[in-house]
Amino acid sequence: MSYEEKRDEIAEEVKPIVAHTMPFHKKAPAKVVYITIVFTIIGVLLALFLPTHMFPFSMSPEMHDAVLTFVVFTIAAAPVAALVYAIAAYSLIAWRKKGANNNEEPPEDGAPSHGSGLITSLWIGTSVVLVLFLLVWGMAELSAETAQQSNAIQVNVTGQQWMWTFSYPGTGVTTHNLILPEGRQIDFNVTSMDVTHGFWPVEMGVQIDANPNVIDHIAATTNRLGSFDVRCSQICGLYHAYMQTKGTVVTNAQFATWLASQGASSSSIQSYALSGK
Ligand SMILES: [Cu+2]
Repeated sequence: MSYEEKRDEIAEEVKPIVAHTMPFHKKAPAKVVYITIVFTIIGVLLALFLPTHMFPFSMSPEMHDAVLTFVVFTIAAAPVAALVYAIAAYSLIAWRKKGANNNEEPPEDGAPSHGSGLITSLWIGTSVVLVLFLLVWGMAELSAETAQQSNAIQVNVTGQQWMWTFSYPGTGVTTHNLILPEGRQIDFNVTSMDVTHGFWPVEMGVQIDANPNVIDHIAATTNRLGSFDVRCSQICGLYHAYMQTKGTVVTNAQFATWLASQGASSSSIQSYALSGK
């Protein structure tokens, strides 16, 4: 028997089965497209308006970029999520068990659909474009964040169970409340005295692990006066939840005055404030 004959024979066999399976809704693809469009619009609106209420306010360009990345990635994901939800919503509503025939057996599954070259190409093409976009965006953001600026100052950060200690190299000043000058790139040199902690100055929009015996670097630029939260982002023992403190961004003059009040000599303040300039 030739391949064609065999194929026709099987087609004849499955005909009565297919006739009694789930009805194919001719309007289904169009309806799914409409629902997808509505869900996409909802997703984009949520992406545009929710972050303003969800995120802490921004005190650095890094935080601004983090929020922007969240918004852009959510918008890019919205049509994909919307399509999945639209197919699910349509199937749940259109093929639900209806009416009084509750004792009836549910309908058989529909005939399996075979691969469509167009859908497969569209699916792979869209995935590739999306993934490449996320990759390029991520690399660009990362290189912008790690770029050394000419006015950077160093701050050493040490985590321990369960507090943060900050020191300003060359000045002899050590504190548990992070004080930073405005308009400077701060190079945080982060380590730990015991277990792994996570240094997270929340409104600065950066975060890095604090590992014992290693110094890790993360930088953020202060662009707004005010206070922000400093938390530990790695669960590090019994009082992890209490391993938090406040940071404050002050003017350069206030910063120098504060260093002096902590016992730093005026020459050390001078050279520290001028470091990197
Ligand atoms: Cu910790």
